Amino acid sequence: MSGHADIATIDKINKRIRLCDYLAVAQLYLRDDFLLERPLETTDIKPRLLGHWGTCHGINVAYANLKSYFADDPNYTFVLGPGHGFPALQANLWLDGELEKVDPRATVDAAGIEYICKNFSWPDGFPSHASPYTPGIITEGGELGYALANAYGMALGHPEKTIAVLIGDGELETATALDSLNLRNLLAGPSNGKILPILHLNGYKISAPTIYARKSEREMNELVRGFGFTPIWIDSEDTEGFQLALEKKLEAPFYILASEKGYGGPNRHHVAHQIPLKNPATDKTELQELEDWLKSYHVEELFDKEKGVLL
Ligand SMILES: Cc1ncc(C[n+]2csc(CCOP(=O)(O)OP(=O)(O)O)c2C)c(N)n1
Repeated sequence: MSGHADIATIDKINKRIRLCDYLAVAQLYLRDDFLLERPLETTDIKPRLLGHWGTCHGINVAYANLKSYFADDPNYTFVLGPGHGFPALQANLWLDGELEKVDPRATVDAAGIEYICKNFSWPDGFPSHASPYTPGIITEGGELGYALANAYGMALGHPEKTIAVLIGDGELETATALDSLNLRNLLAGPSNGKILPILHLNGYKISAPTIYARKSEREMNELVRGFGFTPIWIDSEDTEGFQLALEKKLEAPFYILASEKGYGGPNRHHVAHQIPLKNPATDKTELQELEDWLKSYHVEELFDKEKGVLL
């Protein structure tokens, strides 16, 4: 078995995904009881819920798998298209200590978890989208479509670089993103870095299916091949498959990461885009659903108040 896909590595990747999923939900909802040390109360919930859940799990899957695979490559970079999935991005930046480098309050311990959760989408805190404050940001979140073009720009004149870029399937409906696929013809070659596009095919935009979700697998493969890439399908819940797909080392790969929008949450698909449970601060049934959702990640196996991160 490949070193990238041995049981211990896969277990570590899966735990990282679980911790970042937990932290994404906690950032969206909680103003207290961040590690579920007691039953949730209505006063633990932020009064104004603002952010995006639906895309977060897929971002965490891509981030964790790529981070593990390219752990020893200092020239690896990750570009994220759907910047509205900021709770996921921020969870990863916090976990890697990147956030602490620009904000000393974001320590990789229980105080740091409290800090990022309390201040996510909060007055004078972190915005709900990736912003100029986010470490490594290129374009401020808000307008979809530029991720692939940015990645090709970063690779220009840097053959040593490998740049993975996660593109939303809604994002790929923009003229900018779709036409950026043509950049392969101009910029693939020995004098520029390697681009690994990953289409996050979670099937939905805000509340409607994406065009790409309406295409058959064959149509998708033909589309991708038409732009000169080789399609490689990955199931978001198959970590071993993700690692093996990265190992194929094709000349012009185009990964299609098939996931369920909102996976792991109380509802999925179109209703999962932003805040799946709207009123847990006032509705006791929703509060219980939120607690069950948070508990499903078993954060106690992933983080300890004294020992810190347990990955
Ligand atoms: C150019 C542009 N058009 C519309 C929007 C509004 N918008 C925000 S998120 C979103 C859905 C994005 O879908 P997708 O790229 O598939 O991301 P995901 O489903 O993973 O959240 C849209 C249309 C935007 N941010 N930018």
